[in-house]
Amino acid sequence: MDPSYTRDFLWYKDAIIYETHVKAFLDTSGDGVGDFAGLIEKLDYLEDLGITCLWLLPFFPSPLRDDGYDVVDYTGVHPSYGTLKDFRRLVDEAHRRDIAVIIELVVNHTSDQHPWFQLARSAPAGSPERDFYVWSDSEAKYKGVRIIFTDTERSNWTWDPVAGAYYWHRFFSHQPDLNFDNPRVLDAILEVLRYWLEMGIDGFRLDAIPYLVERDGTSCENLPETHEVIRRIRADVERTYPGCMLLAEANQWPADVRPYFGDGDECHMAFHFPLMPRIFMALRREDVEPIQDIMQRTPAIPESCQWGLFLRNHDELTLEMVTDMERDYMVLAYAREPGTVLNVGIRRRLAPLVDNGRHRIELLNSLLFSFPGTPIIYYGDEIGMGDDVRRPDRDGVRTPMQWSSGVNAGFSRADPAALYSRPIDDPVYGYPAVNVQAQLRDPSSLLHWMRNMIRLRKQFRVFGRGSMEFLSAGNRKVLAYVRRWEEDTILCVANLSRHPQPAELDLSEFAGATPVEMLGYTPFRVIGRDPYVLTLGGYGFYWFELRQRG
Ligand code: TEU
Repeated sequence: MDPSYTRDFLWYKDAIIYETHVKAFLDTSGDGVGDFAGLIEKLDYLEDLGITCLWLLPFFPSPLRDDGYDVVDYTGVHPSYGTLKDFRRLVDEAHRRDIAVIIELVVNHTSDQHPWFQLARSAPAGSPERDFYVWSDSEAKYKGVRIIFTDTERSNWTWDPVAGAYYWHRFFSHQPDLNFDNPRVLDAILEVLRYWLEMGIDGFRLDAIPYLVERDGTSCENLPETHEVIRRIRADVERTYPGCMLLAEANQWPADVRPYFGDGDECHMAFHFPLMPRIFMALRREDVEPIQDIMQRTPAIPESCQWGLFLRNHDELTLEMVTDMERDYMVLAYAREPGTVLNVGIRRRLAPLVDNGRHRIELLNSLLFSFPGTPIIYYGDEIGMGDDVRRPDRDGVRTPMQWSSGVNAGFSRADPAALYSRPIDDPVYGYPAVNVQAQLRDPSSLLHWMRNMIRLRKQFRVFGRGSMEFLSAGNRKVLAYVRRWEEDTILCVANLSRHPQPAELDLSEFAGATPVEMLGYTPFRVIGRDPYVLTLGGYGFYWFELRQRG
């Protein structure tokens, strides 16, 4: 770990996070699978994009039946990606570029191939080894708990012939849930945390933490005992690594996500799962209501905490936390093509979700970069990569990064048949048309636009730290909101409609100030007491810095 590398403890509030899987980024060994050396080679690309934090999806030894979320060794690295030495070099090279590194803590479950499970299933019933997992003699326990992977699982229990008992799993049946009622489990997990923190990493995404503890007669989600486990983890980390950031993956309703921040003594960050689908809903309905409603239902969070904002990620666009009617609407609006729905979600990347509409992609990213929280970019979305819904599970949104129009999209020199996944090669999103090399050369490319927006965002800490208040635009199709922090006041206006729209804003509170449009630094008319009238093009947006005279 590079001792000269330091961060202020609230670094994650000003971060721009980039999510990728090692396997998908760049293959330097020629085996068809991305590796740590490839990531190191592309750190300059990420630094130039303006990324300040790299979130690595699971890279631990695994049978890869859930893309690495089925862990068999929490303190190793899958040999396909390189060695622990390579990982350390990646962390040091990232830190040299002032890029933090956060990794996964798949804390809810292991692979059924993990030595802990192999020991548990043959250990005597009731022994501490057996009780590393959750067992029952029947499937009657925890009746009625919802199944998450509805496409593949019919029960949260699976019979194990070796143990002669059922084991509990909230995800795939090959992912037995750990038993956090057994104190040895948390002790083992804390060892894992310390191991990686010693390696110099800057934080963890705590995978699937609403499901840690089970109690009869409950939903087995968000239980008080689960929050006690998280407080223990935070306290342990805080003692020795105070700069470490914990990011909660709690795919829950706002009121149920809020407790994962605790009183500033649980997680530092949490994904804003409820907001994400409502952004897409508002766009299709051309109505601000879904966004304003969920934001008004979003409780305040402790000063030291932060929302993680995202448009898409490595999973399906989850519709678990929307109403049945909202879900039906989203499927109708965004998942017409057969094979697009997976479990309770939509397995599409960002660009295909909005028919590759450049204005819509920019509009959605303008919200991602200006809403209260830290933006998280899914790899490839910065160049408008596509997907392939015909592939199994979520593989269609996890294809190789498209670096060039060359062989294997410049991702690997391996035989194309050896690649972990075939690059997208359709006429619209295929790597001959959509790739980093071409977009770096094209000043009008999405990549350059993303890079410029990230730079602009990073100049104003108000975006990551400021307050948020909505204004009425006198038009349901136009979203208007003000961000304030210290001496900065930013007015954002976004047209959710495909057609030009007028907006009339009551800005009398800012009378005398000059709105300066932030992309072109163009001063607009000075604000008076009268309604401030604006016209926005289809899917157009403005960010204004409100500058007082003097
Ligand atoms: O997903 C856990 C989770 O909470 C799911 O409900 C997830 O939100 C849903 O599938 C749609 O996003 C995590 C990982 O993100 C996922 O890739 C893993 O398959 C899962 O855990 C099991 O490890």
